[in-house]
Formats: sequence, C-alpha cells, structure tokens
Amino acid sequence: MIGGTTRRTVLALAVMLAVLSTGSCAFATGDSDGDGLLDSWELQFFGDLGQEAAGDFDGDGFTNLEEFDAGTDPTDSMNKPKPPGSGESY
Ligand SMILES: [Ca+2]
Ligand SMILES: [Ca+2]
Ligand SMILES: [Ca+2]
Repeated sequence: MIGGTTRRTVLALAVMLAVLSTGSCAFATGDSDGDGLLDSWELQFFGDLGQEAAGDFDGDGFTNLEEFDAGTDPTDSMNKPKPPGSGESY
C-alpha cells in the first residue's frame, strides 16, 4: 500500500529533477540568446552577442558556427578550419 509519505517523496523528486535539468541545461549550453554559439565564445571574439551562427564576420567562407566548432578565430580570415581530408593537423 502506498502511503502519503511515498507520494510526497515522489513529488519532491520530480520537482528536484525538473529544477536540476532546467538549471544544468542553461549552464551546460551557456547560450542565452540561443544562436548555437557559446556566449563566452561570442564575448571573447566579438565583445557582444550580436553575431549569428550563420554569419561570416571575417569573410573567410566559414560561418561563425563552423569556426566555433573547429576552434578557429571567427575574426581572423587567415585563421579558419582546415578542409576535411587535407591530411593536415593543427
Ligand atoms: Ca549565444
Ligand atoms: Ca568566418
Ligand atoms: Ca576565421
């Protein structure tokens, strides 16, 4: 037989899980404007969150998101992702 205590425990667990998942989600992504670029990354290179993932700030042919994924400098057109299969590593 399930008593009131068990039900309260389940409820508390559910609330805790909801809070945890919401909190950890925002923390893990760190993307307050939801453009797919980490806010800290945007601030580091652009100084604000005004750039979009599909934008190409430095005009090197790679989008900001591609440079973010590759770890290259989105403000330096000489610093860009290596084409796949080039055999080079960096
Ligand atoms: Ca962002
Ligand atoms: Ca670029
Ligand atoms: Ca670049």
